Amino acid sequence: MHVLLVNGPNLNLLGQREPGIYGCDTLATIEAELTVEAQADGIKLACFQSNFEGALVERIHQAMGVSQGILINAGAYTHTSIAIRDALTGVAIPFVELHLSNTYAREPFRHRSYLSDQAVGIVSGFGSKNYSLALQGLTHYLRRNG
Ligand code: CA2
Repeated sequence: MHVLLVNGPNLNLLGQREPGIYGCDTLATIEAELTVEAQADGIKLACFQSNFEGALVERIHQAMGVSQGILINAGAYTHTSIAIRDALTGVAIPFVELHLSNTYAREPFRHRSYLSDQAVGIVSGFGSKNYSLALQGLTHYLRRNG
């Protein structure tokens, strides 16, 4: 089974700024630990981060015919990007939306997501642990429905 992890804008700064909101783990650490966890479960994980909306759209397109599932923290694009929504629905690959923070406990503009109604599940509010929880949820879904 092949899974793609997509991280959106500013998540490359994880562990370097705002630890009170986003925690102390760097994105490199999160990706490395999730890769090990995935491998132990027989899953090949590909990781991608970009600060550019079009690059995220293109990476999602490249997953067609390769990845059976997608984990995505689209960052602020969650709340603005119809293009990323359309890419995810266009490739028709089941995806889990994840966030480090509980977006519903934050500013009102973070309460709207263009992705949630298309996701097979959402994980929000448990910091970097959410990457592992999202992978578990996605693989559980794919093994039952894939
Ligand atoms: O909670 C999340 O995971 C978010 O997707 C993070 C986004 C935010 O716009 C969403 O509303 C919720 C922001 C990512 C910014 O990441 C930083 C990490 C360290 C320092 C500064 C920004």
